[in-house]
Amino acid sequence: MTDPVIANVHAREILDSRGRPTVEADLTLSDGTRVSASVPSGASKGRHEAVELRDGDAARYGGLGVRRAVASIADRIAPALRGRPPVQAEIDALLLELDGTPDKSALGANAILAVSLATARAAAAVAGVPLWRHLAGAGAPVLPLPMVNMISGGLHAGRQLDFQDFLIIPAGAPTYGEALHQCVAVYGALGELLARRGLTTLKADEGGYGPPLASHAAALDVLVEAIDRAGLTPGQDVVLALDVAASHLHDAETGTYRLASEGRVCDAAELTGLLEELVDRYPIVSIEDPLAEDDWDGWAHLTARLGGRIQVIGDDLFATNLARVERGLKAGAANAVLVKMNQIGTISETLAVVERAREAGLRTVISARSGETEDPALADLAVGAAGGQIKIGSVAQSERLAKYNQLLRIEEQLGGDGAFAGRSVLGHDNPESL
Ligand code: 2PG
Ligand code: MG
Repeated sequence: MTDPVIANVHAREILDSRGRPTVEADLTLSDGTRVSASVPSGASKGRHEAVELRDGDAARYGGLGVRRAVASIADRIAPALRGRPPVQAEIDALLLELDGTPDKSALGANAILAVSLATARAAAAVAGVPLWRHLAGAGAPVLPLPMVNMISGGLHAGRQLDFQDFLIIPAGAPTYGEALHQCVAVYGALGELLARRGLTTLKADEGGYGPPLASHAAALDVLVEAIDRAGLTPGQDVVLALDVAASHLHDAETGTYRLASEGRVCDAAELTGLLEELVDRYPIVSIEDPLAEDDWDGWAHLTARLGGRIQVIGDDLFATNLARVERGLKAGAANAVLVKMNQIGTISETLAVVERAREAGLRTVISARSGETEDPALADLAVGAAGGQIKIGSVAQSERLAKYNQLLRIEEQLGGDGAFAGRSVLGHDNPESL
């Protein structure tokens, strides 16, 4: 029997978790196998991300329609892929060639990723294995330690607080299932605490709470209290993480950061000092985007100062772009990479970033976007690429739970708890050192 080839790719416009259009692609193979994939979309986007093609026609979805991206697939991609085997490296190379731009702005990274991810699913189906197993290749799959959003600020919650994400990491949990259980317990305790204080428990974009708290310290205080009320020990069972998303607080003209919740404007060194004070006071083990996306010197300085104590993650800084990761390695900026498939646009390039980070000793956090679909592929990617950590948002809303639940299924398929990353991915084997 000959190996199946791509018979057709069909795309459509669907809606993401914010009710904004995004792309879904159906890929059919010559043996009748049919798979689908859809792509997420961020709100706090970095300047160096691959380009999402949007229609710009204000009469439909305020200009956010993706009919042009759907047309890229129908008119350009589908004809070029027909008759080819679903081999990831070859299909991704062809997609890059068809697009021909450095930022994927011709066909749209949203169109390209939908097809690239559908290709991964098709290849897994041909091999008769789950997606995570296919993505693992010859490597060993690892269930990731989750980093879970509890309180949101920034662009995800009407800028109630300047920092975008206040997260917990269930670092002491022995299994993924128990880690998830602990996050749900803390999330519930936090909701009760906020309600008792008369604060809103309405949810932000990623399902975290978006209460009007007086300061960043107040958010960290209530989080520590919630961990305690859930019967867990802050700093031991559960530790804290921040995503400052500082590019969105940065004023390029003056080079300063505007912290409305702190009532101050500061430069990179002052913001670094402020973050260091928070690390001294709270069990924070990880900070993402502490500074703006092009402040390489500030990042190098901050990493030299805090990198021995905490994980310093580049999100907007790296934009899942290999060239930017290389630059970061030279500059000594960050010690971890946030990995978002749609920042770069193909599965091959995403896996290459994870591989390079691992080889260079940088940790990786496989991350969702604030606008997500029901597609659970992120969970498979995190396990298959052995990323070590995953960031999906809060333990609420089906677009997030689709991924958390997929990890439960994969945990079952893997059997036992041997493959769970646990606290060791944070560089802390000893609970006393957390
Ligand atoms: C981030 C993500 C997810 P967005 O900044 O890390 O929290 O947000 O998808 O809006 O870029
Ligand atoms: Mg971020």
